Amino acid sequence: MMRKEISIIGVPMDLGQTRRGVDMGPSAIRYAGVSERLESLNYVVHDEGDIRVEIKERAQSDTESNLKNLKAVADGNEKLGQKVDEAIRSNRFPLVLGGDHSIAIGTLAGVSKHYKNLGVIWYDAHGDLNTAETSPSGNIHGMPLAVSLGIGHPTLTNIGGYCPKVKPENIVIIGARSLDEGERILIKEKGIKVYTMHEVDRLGMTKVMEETISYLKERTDGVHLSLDLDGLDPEAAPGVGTPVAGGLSYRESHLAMEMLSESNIITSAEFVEINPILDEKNKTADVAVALMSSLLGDTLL
Ligand code: 6HN
Ligand code: MN
Ligand code: MN
Ligand code: MN
Repeated sequence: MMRKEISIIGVPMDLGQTRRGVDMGPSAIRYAGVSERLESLNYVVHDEGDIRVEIKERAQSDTESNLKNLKAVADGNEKLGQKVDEAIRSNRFPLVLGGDHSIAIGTLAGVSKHYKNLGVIWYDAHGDLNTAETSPSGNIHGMPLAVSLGIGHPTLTNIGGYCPKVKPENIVIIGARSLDEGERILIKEKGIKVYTMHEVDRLGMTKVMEETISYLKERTDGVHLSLDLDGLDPEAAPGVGTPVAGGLSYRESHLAMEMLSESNIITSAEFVEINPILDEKNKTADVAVALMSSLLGDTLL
Protein backbone atom coordinates (compact mmCIF):
# COMPACT_ATOMS: atom_id res chain seq x y z
CA MET A 1 0.00 0.00 0.00
CA MET A 2 1.45 3.32 -1.04
CA ARG A 3 1.80 5.72 1.88
CA LYS A 4 0.57 9.32 1.63
CA GLU A 5 3.63 10.78 3.32
CA ILE A 6 7.18 10.46 2.01
CA SER A 7 10.50 10.73 3.86
CA ILE A 8 13.34 11.77 1.60
CA ILE A 9 16.68 10.62 3.02
CA GLY A 10 19.90 11.72 1.31
CA VAL A 11 23.06 9.61 1.58
CA PRO A 12 26.20 11.42 0.29
CA MET A 13 28.16 8.15 0.19
CA ASP A 14 31.10 7.74 -2.19
CA LEU A 15 33.17 5.26 -0.17
CA GLY A 16 31.75 2.14 -1.82
CA GLN A 17 33.65 2.86 -5.04
CA THR A 18 36.61 4.93 -6.22
CA ARG A 19 35.32 7.70 -8.49
CA ARG A 20 34.71 11.11 -7.02
CA GLY A 21 31.38 12.91 -7.25
CA VAL A 22 28.68 10.36 -6.45
CA ASP A 23 28.44 11.89 -2.96
CA MET A 24 26.84 14.88 -4.69
CA GLY A 25 23.95 12.77 -5.97
CA PRO A 26 21.44 13.82 -3.30
CA SER A 27 22.08 17.53 -4.04
CA ALA A 28 21.65 16.99 -7.76
CA ILE A 29 18.34 15.18 -7.24
CA ARG A 30 17.07 17.94 -4.95
CA TYR A 31 18.18 20.53 -7.52
CA ALA A 32 16.18 18.59 -10.13
CA GLY A 33 13.09 19.35 -8.04
CA VAL A 34 12.20 16.07 -6.36
CA SER A 35 10.17 17.56 -3.49
CA GLU A 36 8.14 19.87 -5.71
CA ARG A 37 7.39 17.03 -8.14
CA LEU A 38 6.11 14.73 -5.43
CA GLU A 39 4.14 17.51 -3.73
CA SER A 40 2.41 18.17 -7.02
CA LEU A 41 1.22 14.54 -6.84
CA ASN A 42 -0.39 15.40 -3.50
CA TYR A 43 2.12 13.74 -1.20
CA VAL A 44 3.25 15.32 2.03
CA VAL A 45 7.02 15.35 1.58
CA HIS A 46 9.41 15.45 4.52
CA ASP A 47 12.99 16.06 3.41
CA GLU A 48 15.01 14.63 6.28
CA GLY A 49 18.29 16.02 4.91
CA ASP A 50 21.43 13.91 4.58
CA ILE A 51 22.93 11.11 6.66
CA ARG A 52 26.39 12.04 7.93
CA VAL A 53 29.00 10.06 6.00
CA GLU A 54 32.76 10.14 6.60
CA ILE A 55 34.68 12.08 3.94
CA LYS A 56 36.95 10.14 1.63
CA GLU A 57 40.15 11.82 2.80
CA ARG A 58 39.59 10.63 6.37
CA ALA A 59 38.33 7.14 5.53
CA GLN A 60 41.14 6.40 3.08
CA SER A 61 43.32 3.96 5.06
CA ASP A 62 40.34 2.00 6.37
CA THR A 63 40.68 -1.10 4.14
CA GLU A 64 40.37 -4.66 5.34
CA SER A 65 40.69 -7.82 3.26
CA ASN A 66 39.71 -6.41 -0.16
CA LEU A 67 36.92 -4.25 1.33
CA LYS A 68 37.67 -0.57 0.74
CA ASN A 69 36.58 1.84 3.50
CA LEU A 70 34.86 -0.99 5.35
CA LYS A 71 34.35 0.83 8.66
CA ALA A 72 33.17 4.11 7.20
CA VAL A 73 30.76 2.36 4.81
CA ALA A 74 29.40 0.30 7.71
CA ASP A 75 28.97 3.40 9.93
CA GLY A 76 27.03 5.33 7.30
CA ASN A 77 24.79 2.35 6.62
CA GLU A 78 24.09 1.77 10.30
CA LYS A 79 22.82 5.37 10.54
CA LEU A 80 20.84 5.05 7.35
CA GLY A 81 19.16 1.88 8.57
CA GLN A 82 17.94 3.70 11.69
CA LYS A 83 16.62 6.64 9.66
CA VAL A 84 14.72 4.35 7.29
CA ASP A 85 13.32 2.37 10.20
CA GLU A 86 12.05 5.61 11.82
CA ALA A 87 10.43 6.71 8.56
CA ILE A 88 8.43 3.48 8.31
CA ARG A 89 7.47 3.65 11.98
CA SER A 90 6.07 7.12 11.25
CA ASN A 91 4.06 5.53 8.44
CA ARG A 92 6.05 7.30 5.73
CA PHE A 93 7.29 5.91 2.43
CA PRO A 94 11.12 5.94 2.55
CA LEU A 95 12.69 7.44 -0.58
CA VAL A 96 16.47 7.16 -0.31
CA LEU A 97 18.78 9.23 -2.54
CA GLY A 98 22.32 7.99 -3.21
CA GLY A 99 25.19 7.95 -3.10
CA ASP A 100 26.79 4.79 -4.37
CA HIS A 101 24.95 1.47 -4.26
CA SER A 102 26.61 0.33 -1.00
CA ILE A 103 23.80 2.30 0.71
CA ALA A 104 21.32 -0.45 -0.16
CA ILE A 105 22.85 -2.32 2.78
CA GLY A 106 21.54 0.32 5.19
CA THR A 107 18.23 0.88 3.41
CA LEU A 108 17.43 -2.84 3.50
CA ALA A 109 18.52 -3.06 7.16
CA GLY A 110 15.88 -0.43 7.96
CA VAL A 111 13.15 -1.73 5.67
CA SER A 112 13.34 -5.47 6.11
CA LYS A 113 12.59 -5.59 9.84
CA HIS A 114 9.07 -4.40 8.97
CA TYR A 115 8.29 -7.32 6.64
CA LYS A 116 8.25 -11.09 7.06
CA ASN A 117 8.93 -11.62 3.39
CA LEU A 118 10.42 -8.55 1.79
CA GLY A 119 10.74 -8.57 -2.00
CA VAL A 120 13.50 -6.67 -3.78
CA ILE A 121 13.65 -5.43 -7.36
CA TRP A 122 17.28 -4.78 -8.30
CA TYR A 123 17.21 -2.56 -11.40
CA ASP A 124 20.87 -2.49 -12.44
CA ALA A 125 23.44 -3.30 -15.13
CA HIS A 126 25.25 -5.24 -12.41
CA GLY A 127 24.34 -7.97 -9.95
CA ASP A 128 26.07 -6.38 -6.94
CA LEU A 129 26.49 -9.94 -5.67
CA ASN A 130 30.23 -9.94 -5.06
CA THR A 131 32.05 -10.75 -1.84
CA ALA A 132 35.56 -9.75 -0.77
CA GLU A 133 36.69 -13.05 -2.30
CA THR A 134 35.01 -12.68 -5.70
CA SER A 135 35.21 -8.89 -6.15
CA PRO A 136 37.53 -7.73 -8.93
CA SER A 137 37.68 -4.23 -7.40
CA GLY A 138 37.28 -4.39 -3.62
CA ASN A 139 34.51 -1.81 -4.02
CA ILE A 140 31.62 -2.42 -1.63
CA HIS A 141 29.07 -0.97 -4.08
CA GLY A 142 29.52 -4.23 -6.01
CA MET A 143 28.45 -6.28 -2.96
CA PRO A 144 25.22 -4.97 -1.33
CA LEU A 145 22.84 -7.61 -2.69
CA ALA A 146 25.12 -10.44 -1.48
CA VAL A 147 25.44 -8.69 1.90
CA SER A 148 21.64 -8.48 2.18
CA LEU A 149 21.44 -12.23 1.54
CA GLY A 150 23.79 -12.65 4.51
CA ILE A 151 26.82 -13.40 2.37
CA GLY A 152 29.93 -11.34 3.10
CA HIS A 153 31.87 -9.71 5.90
CA PRO A 154 29.97 -9.85 9.23
CA THR A 155 30.54 -6.13 9.80
CA LEU A 156 28.27 -5.59 6.79
CA THR A 157 25.86 -8.53 7.02
CA ASN A 158 25.02 -7.73 10.67
CA ILE A 159 24.13 -4.07 10.14
CA GLY A 160 20.84 -3.33 11.89
CA GLY A 161 21.56 -6.17 14.31
CA TYR A 162 20.03 -9.01 12.28
CA CYS A 163 20.84 -11.18 9.26
CA PRO A 164 19.83 -11.91 6.52
CA LYS A 165 17.59 -9.12 5.18
CA VAL A 166 16.27 -10.89 2.06
CA LYS A 167 15.64 -14.40 0.79
CA PRO A 168 17.08 -15.29 -2.61
CA GLU A 169 13.68 -16.34 -3.98
CA ASN A 170 12.27 -12.86 -3.20
CA ILE A 171 14.73 -11.04 -5.46
CA VAL A 172 14.29 -10.02 -9.10
CA ILE A 173 17.20 -8.46 -10.97
CA ILE A 174 16.32 -6.44 -14.09
CA GLY A 175 18.70 -5.03 -16.72
CA ALA A 176 21.79 -7.11 -15.94
CA ARG A 177 24.53 -7.11 -18.58
CA SER A 178 27.74 -7.12 -16.57
CA LEU A 179 28.02 -10.04 -14.16
CA ASP A 180 31.30 -11.27 -12.68
CA GLU A 181 32.11 -14.98 -12.52
CA GLY A 182 31.41 -15.27 -8.78
CA GLU A 183 28.09 -13.47 -9.23
CA ARG A 184 26.96 -15.90 -11.94
CA ILE A 185 27.77 -18.81 -9.67
CA LEU A 186 25.82 -17.27 -6.78
CA ILE A 187 22.80 -16.56 -9.01
CA LYS A 188 22.71 -20.21 -10.12
CA GLU A 189 23.36 -21.59 -6.66
CA LYS A 190 20.64 -19.49 -5.00
CA GLY A 191 18.15 -19.58 -7.86
CA ILE A 192 17.85 -15.80 -8.08
CA LYS A 193 15.44 -14.58 -10.76
CA VAL A 194 17.27 -12.44 -13.34
CA TYR A 195 16.03 -10.63 -16.42
CA THR A 196 19.22 -9.85 -18.31
CA MET A 197 19.14 -7.43 -21.24
CA HIS A 198 18.78 -10.49 -23.46
CA GLU A 199 15.49 -11.37 -21.76
CA VAL A 200 14.29 -7.77 -21.89
CA ASP A 201 15.00 -7.71 -25.65
CA ARG A 202 13.25 -11.03 -26.14
CA LEU A 203 10.17 -10.53 -23.97
CA GLY A 204 9.79 -6.75 -23.96
CA MET A 205 9.52 -4.66 -20.82
CA THR A 206 5.74 -5.15 -20.51
CA LYS A 207 6.08 -8.92 -20.13
CA VAL A 208 9.13 -8.59 -17.86
CA MET A 209 7.20 -6.34 -15.49
CA GLU A 210 4.00 -8.42 -15.63
CA GLU A 211 5.99 -11.49 -14.66
CA THR A 212 7.99 -9.66 -12.00
CA ILE A 213 4.89 -8.19 -10.40
CA SER A 214 2.93 -11.44 -10.28
CA TYR A 215 6.00 -13.36 -9.05
CA LEU A 216 6.56 -10.94 -6.17
CA LYS A 217 2.87 -10.45 -5.38
CA GLU A 218 2.54 -14.16 -4.69
CA ARG A 219 5.35 -14.47 -2.22
CA THR A 220 6.11 -11.12 -0.55
CA ASP A 221 4.41 -8.69 1.85
CA GLY A 222 6.33 -5.59 0.73
CA VAL A 223 8.70 -4.76 -2.15
CA HIS A 224 11.75 -2.50 -2.13
CA LEU A 225 12.87 -0.98 -5.45
CA SER A 226 16.63 -0.47 -5.62
CA LEU A 227 17.22 1.46 -8.83
CA ASP A 228 20.80 1.96 -9.99
CA LEU A 229 20.81 4.59 -12.74
CA ASP A 230 23.42 2.54 -14.64
CA GLY A 231 20.61 0.06 -15.36
CA LEU A 232 19.62 2.62 -17.96
CA ASP A 233 21.62 3.04 -21.15
CA PRO A 234 24.48 5.56 -20.78
CA GLU A 235 22.78 7.66 -23.44
CA ALA A 236 19.77 8.17 -21.16
CA ALA A 237 21.79 8.32 -17.94
CA PRO A 238 25.40 9.39 -18.59
CA GLY A 239 26.12 10.57 -15.04
CA VAL A 240 27.11 7.23 -13.48
CA GLY A 241 30.45 5.82 -12.31
CA THR A 242 30.29 2.40 -13.95
CA PRO A 243 28.39 2.82 -17.25
CA VAL A 244 27.71 -0.27 -19.39
CA ALA A 245 26.58 0.03 -23.02
CA GLY A 246 23.36 -1.57 -24.24
CA GLY A 247 21.09 -0.71 -21.32
CA LEU A 248 17.44 0.01 -20.69
CA SER A 249 15.96 2.99 -22.48
CA TYR A 250 14.22 5.94 -20.88
CA ARG A 251 10.85 4.72 -22.20
CA GLU A 252 11.37 1.13 -20.96
CA SER A 253 12.32 2.42 -17.54
CA HIS A 254 9.42 4.82 -17.50
CA LEU A 255 7.03 2.01 -18.39
CA ALA A 256 8.50 -0.18 -15.67
CA MET A 257 7.84 2.56 -13.09
CA GLU A 258 4.27 3.07 -14.31
CA MET A 259 3.52 -0.62 -14.09
CA LEU A 260 4.95 -0.74 -10.57
CA SER A 261 2.81 2.24 -9.63
CA GLU A 262 -0.34 0.55 -10.95
CA SER A 263 0.52 -2.68 -9.16
CA ASN A 264 0.74 -0.90 -5.82
CA ILE A 265 3.38 -3.35 -4.55
CA ILE A 266 6.27 -0.95 -3.88
CA THR A 267 6.73 -0.03 -0.21
CA SER A 268 10.14 1.73 -0.34
CA ALA A 269 12.63 2.87 -2.98
CA GLU A 270 16.14 4.14 -3.53
CA PHE A 271 17.78 5.78 -6.53
CA VAL A 272 21.56 5.44 -6.57
CA GLU A 273 24.86 5.97 -8.40
CA ILE A 274 24.08 9.43 -9.80
CA ASN A 275 27.40 11.21 -10.30
CA PRO A 276 26.91 14.90 -11.18
CA ILE A 277 30.61 15.38 -12.06
CA LEU A 278 30.24 12.85 -14.88
CA ASP A 279 26.78 14.05 -15.90
CA GLU A 280 25.60 16.31 -18.73
CA LYS A 281 23.71 19.31 -17.32
CA ASN A 282 22.13 17.25 -14.54
CA LYS A 283 20.45 14.95 -17.10
CA THR A 284 20.76 11.82 -14.95
CA ALA A 285 19.26 13.49 -11.88
CA ASP A 286 16.41 14.79 -14.06
CA VAL A 287 15.77 11.25 -15.32
CA ALA A 288 15.83 9.95 -11.75
CA VAL A 289 13.21 12.48 -10.67
CA ALA A 290 11.01 11.66 -13.67
CA LEU A 291 11.21 7.95 -12.80
CA MET A 292 10.43 8.61 -9.12
CA SER A 293 7.43 10.63 -10.11
CA SER A 294 6.11 7.86 -12.41
CA LEU A 295 6.74 5.29 -9.69
CA LEU A 296 4.69 7.38 -7.30
CA GLY A 297 1.72 7.83 -9.59
CA ASP A 298 2.36 10.53 -12.18
CA THR A 299 0.48 9.45 -15.31
CA LEU A 300 1.30 12.44 -17.50
CA LEU A 301 4.69 11.40 -18.83
N1 6HN B 1 27.27 -0.74 -8.98
N2 6HN B 1 30.95 -5.84 -10.62
C1 6HN B 1 31.83 -4.70 -10.46
C2 6HN B 1 32.51 -4.74 -9.10
O1 6HN B 1 33.45 -3.97 -8.91
O2 6HN B 1 32.12 -5.53 -8.24
C3 6HN B 1 31.06 -3.40 -10.68
C4 6HN B 1 30.08 -3.10 -9.59
C5 6HN B 1 29.22 -1.89 -9.86
C6 6HN B 1 28.33 -1.65 -8.72
O3 6HN B 1 27.16 -0.21 -10.11
O4 6HN B 1 26.42 -0.47 -8.08
MN1 MN C 1 24.39 -1.25 -8.44
MN1 MN D 1 25.33 -0.84 -11.44
MN1 MN E 1 3.47 7.28 -19.55
